[in-house]
Amino acid sequence: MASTKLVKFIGRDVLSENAKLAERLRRLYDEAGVKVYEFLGGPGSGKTSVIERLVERMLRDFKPDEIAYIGGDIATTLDTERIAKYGVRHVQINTGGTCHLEVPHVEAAIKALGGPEALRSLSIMIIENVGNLICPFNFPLGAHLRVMVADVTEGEDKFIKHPLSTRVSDVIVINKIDLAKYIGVDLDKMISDARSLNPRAPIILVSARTGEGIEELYQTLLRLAPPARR
Ligand SMILES: Nc1nc2c(ncn2[C@@H]2O[C@H](COP(=O)(O)OP(=O)(O)O)[C@@H](O)[C@H]2O)c(=O)[nH]1
Ligand SMILES: [Mg+2]
Repeated sequence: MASTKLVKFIGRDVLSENAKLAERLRRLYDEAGVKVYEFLGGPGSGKTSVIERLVERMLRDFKPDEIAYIGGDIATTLDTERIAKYGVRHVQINTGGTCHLEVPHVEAAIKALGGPEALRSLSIMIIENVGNLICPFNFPLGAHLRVMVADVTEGEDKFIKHPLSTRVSDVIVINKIDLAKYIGVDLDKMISDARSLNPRAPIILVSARTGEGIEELYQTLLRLAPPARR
């Protein structure tokens, strides 16, 4: 009994401690004048693919060294290698098994990018969290926008099965809409579930494969959290 209570207490403490640290990170971003977009979602939902298309689009408006990418993963540098080819600043964080990023991971990544001073030359910093539809949503990283990426192959009940994750997101992306017709998913149901759980977040249908919806997503990010142009 006692140990069960103790575990619960530690869990709450870690969360509130992280939330406080996240506020500090937000102040750091704001002092540096960089806007931070965090992408969260299950493994394989297309986070990296959506970010690739977005970075391509951002490079029409921003210089490569005004954009940074932090890739969070349990192992490998594969995602960061995909983003690195666009010439933007990048760093991979391997958590070594933890299913989400925490503030110290991001602080270490910022250090690797050149420290808080280096943030001042950035307009946009993108964080890709570890592929997981639960834990990362409980650990804010101070981002201006938290973008949830779900995809049509995950099952049309994805949002109602993950109500907390859906509620805390600022933008909801439904990716892989090019596949919707093959698997017969009820897109209207996905949209209305997401809408009823989170009436404030824009819901954007996207295909990272065809590029559909990427412009709308990009304009939504710019509208909700406009980056300074250097
Ligand atoms: N058909 C299709 N495949 C996609 C789309 N987006 C991503 N994928 C594929 O889904 C797989 C996982 O994508 P990835 O971006 O690595 O997902 P992540 O784990 O969320 O970062 C890869 O094989 C991608 O090519 C899409 O819009 N349509
Ligand atoms: Mg990825």
